[in-house]
Amino acid sequence: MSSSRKAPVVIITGTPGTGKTTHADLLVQESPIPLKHINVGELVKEKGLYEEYDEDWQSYTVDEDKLLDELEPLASQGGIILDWHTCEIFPERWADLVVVLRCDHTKLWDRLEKRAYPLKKIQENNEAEIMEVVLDEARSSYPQEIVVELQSEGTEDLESNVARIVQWIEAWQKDRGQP
Ligand code: DAT
Repeated sequence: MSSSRKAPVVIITGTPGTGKTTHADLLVQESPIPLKHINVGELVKEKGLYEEYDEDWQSYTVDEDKLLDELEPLASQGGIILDWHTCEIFPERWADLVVVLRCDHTKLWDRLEKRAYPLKKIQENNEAEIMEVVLDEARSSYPQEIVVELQSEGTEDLESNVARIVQWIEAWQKDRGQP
C-alpha cells in the first residue's frame, strides 16, 4: 500500500512522443523528494525483459512477468517515476499518481516522424492518441482521483505540468506528516 512508502510512485504515461521522458527529466530536477526516473522501455532493453524483437514494428514484445519482478522492489520502496507508453500492467497498489500526457495528433505526427519510426508505427500511434487509448486504459485501471490528464504541446505546458506534479508531491508529503 502507498501508506507504507516514504516517497510516492508517479506513473507518467501517454502515447509515444507525448513528452513522458521530457516531463520525467524535469520532474527529477524539481521534485522536493528525490525521485528515480525509470524509463521502462530502456529497462526492458537493458535487462533483456522481452520475449522477442519485432523488426517490422521496431518494438519489443515485453516479458511482463520478468518486468514486474524487476520493478516490484522499487515500487514497494517508492520514490520512482515510471515512464512508459502503457500503464495497465502496473498493479493498482503501486500507483500514487498516474499522469496521462496528451498531444494534438498533428504535432505528435511531426514528433514521431523525427524519430524515423516506420510509417505504420507513426499511424498506429497517431490513431491511438486520437482514440484516447492510453487515457481509457489509465481510467479503467486506477481510481479516478489519482488519474490526471495533462496537455503536452509546448514548453509552457511542460513547466506548468511539472509544477502541478510538484504541488501534488508536496501535498502527498503533508498528508503523511512529513516535513
Ligand atoms: P515520450 O517519452 O513520451 O516518447 P519525449 O519526452 O521523448 O516523449 O518527447 C518527444 C519529443 O517531443 C522530444 O523532442 C521533446 C518534445 N516534447 C514533448 N513534449 C514537449 C513539450 N511539452 N514541450 C516541448 N517539447 C516537447
